Amino acid sequence: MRSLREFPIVVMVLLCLAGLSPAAVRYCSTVVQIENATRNYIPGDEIVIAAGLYEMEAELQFRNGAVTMRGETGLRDDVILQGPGMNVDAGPRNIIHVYCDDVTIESLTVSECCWNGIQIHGENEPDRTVIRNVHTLNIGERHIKGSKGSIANAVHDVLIEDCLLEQNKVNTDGNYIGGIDCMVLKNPIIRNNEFRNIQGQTGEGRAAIFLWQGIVNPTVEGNVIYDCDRGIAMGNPSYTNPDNIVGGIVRNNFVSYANEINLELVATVDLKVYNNTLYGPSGSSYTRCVSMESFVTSGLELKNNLIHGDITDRGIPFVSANNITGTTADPSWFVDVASGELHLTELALAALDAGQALAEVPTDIDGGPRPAGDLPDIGADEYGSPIGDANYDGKVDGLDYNVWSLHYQQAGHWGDGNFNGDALVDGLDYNIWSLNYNFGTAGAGGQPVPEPAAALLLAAGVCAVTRRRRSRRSRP
Ligand SMILES: [Ca+2]
Ligand SMILES: [Ca+2]
Ligand SMILES: [Ca+2]
Ligand SMILES: [Ca+2]
Repeated sequence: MRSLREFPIVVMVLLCLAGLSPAAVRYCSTVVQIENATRNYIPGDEIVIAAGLYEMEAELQFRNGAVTMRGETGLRDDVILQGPGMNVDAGPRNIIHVYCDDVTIESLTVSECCWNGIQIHGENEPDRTVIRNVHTLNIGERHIKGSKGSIANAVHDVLIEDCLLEQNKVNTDGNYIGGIDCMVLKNPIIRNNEFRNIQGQTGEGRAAIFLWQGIVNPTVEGNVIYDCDRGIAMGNPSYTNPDNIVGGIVRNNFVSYANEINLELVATVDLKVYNNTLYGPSGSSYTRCVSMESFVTSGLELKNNLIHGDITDRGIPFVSANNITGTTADPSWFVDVASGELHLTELALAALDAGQALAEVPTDIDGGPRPAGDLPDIGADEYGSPIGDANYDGKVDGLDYNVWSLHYQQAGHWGDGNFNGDALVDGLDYNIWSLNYNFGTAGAGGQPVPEPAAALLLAAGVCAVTRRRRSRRSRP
């Protein structure tokens, strides 16, 4: 009988014979280690990168199968994979290539290269790429590229979420530049990302989110796009086959200050565009806030969209319901139009409870439930949802409490902690906040509101209310 000590060796031998090895964590703190780990990893491995700035010397290529590459700290700006510059025509011109299934890239920054930040090679049919909590900065062509393989063999289940794609320097190499540009995807999800200032040399860059050619059942939701040349493009006039965009939904997105078009819809089949807020200031961004092209388009529905600007439909038929267009949406309806902060204020009366109930939109851009009140609001934000979220981050936590306490006993708006719409930030608002405490946080469902603070503040709030009533009564 074999001893127990021999057992692990036997397992290892069997795994090796079967072509399998146990997954390993490959810890990297130098460029060479990152390159070697990417080249030599075994399916199931994790590549963990220490905080630091890494000046890349070669393009990273994932070819071996399932792997996760992530920054060690979880903070995406702690690990920076940096090329020679977005305007420098020198290698590495791309930072990361994905050729195989099940690659996850998480919690790191990809920056400063003249072609693509991350390329998903559709010609190799790599399924289930996940790009999460990644910052892409100053990328010369596409921040995330999905190149075209065969439409019959689409890339399945790409997920891009919680990323920041931005540009903070001028591109000097024309307008061939954009955010996410992908083809031949089936069931892609692009959600809760932020895009800032992705612009070509003369303001004619591609969209922040650009899907076309063989896109089936896309979900584009909860994204904030600000000051990019184009916002969301579902298709492009250069490709008008009926397999361009088939099915899918675009919901709960904020898009503002696009130079040309906030939302472009070309040759889509059965696409739903629900509850988006699109703000086009004067210029072509206003007159083409939504721009449609191609009579291949069919089954297009626009509902509950809050649009400051026009829909240029070019005679293309579409179902329209409960949209607000033109100049009806006043800047005062929004928290801060100039910075792309398009959450509603209490002044957006014509948008509040003016939408129609849609089963496809059970939440808003903050993850708050819809409807709040009797009916859904028009646009991506449901005003007052989630309850108690003063800073609009979708979580009800101590940060909102801080906002409330800073404005305690002052006049204020929702963003000041006045959650019940009366004249004052006070204990009643604290009660509302505390009832929804932990919504959207990791502690949801478990953590009670901190008791001592709650008790003290409740007492303070009640006392304050009582005092005010008394003082009112005591007035002559
Ligand atoms: Ca409502
Ligand atoms: Ca909301
Ligand atoms: Ca919050
Ligand atoms: Ca109040």
